[in-house]
Amino acid sequence: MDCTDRDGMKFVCKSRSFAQTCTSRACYRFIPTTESQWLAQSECEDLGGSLASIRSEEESKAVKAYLDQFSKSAVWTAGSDKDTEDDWYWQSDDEKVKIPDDLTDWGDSQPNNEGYGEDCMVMAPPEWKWNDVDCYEDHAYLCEVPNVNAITG
Ligand SMILES: [Ca+2]
Ligand SMILES: [Ca+2]
Repeated sequence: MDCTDRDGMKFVCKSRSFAQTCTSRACYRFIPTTESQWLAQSECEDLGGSLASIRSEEESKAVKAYLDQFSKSAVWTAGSDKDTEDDWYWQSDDEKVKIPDDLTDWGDSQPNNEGYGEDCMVMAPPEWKWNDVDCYEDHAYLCEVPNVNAITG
């Protein structure tokens, strides 16, 4: 495995079978298969995690640097306002965490709930800003798993 230390706070590891980037909370892994948000969420759960959430500036920076390397198109995150319009949460089977206003990173004029409604969040190139899209669109996705190697305490 080839791990490169970057900025002292994140690293990118490459091996034959996977690449991921880790922060103190979670490790993120890009999956190029395109599916609906619902299917992407269940695939991430099969990997022992969930769709990605961004809980801090550190995580935002790490994920963007990682996506620059591995993805050329929009990726699903766990972001959703499907329960209440304009009320955005990181949502998985286990967890529903409100996204604080000071951590949002929406693209210009997003979220706009276009067409018949858009209740699921992607991060879109070139700057990986957030956009709400139809949950049944097919996109590649970003999973997160807990960082079990993080030094705690
Ligand atoms: Ca919506
Ligand atoms: Ca939108």
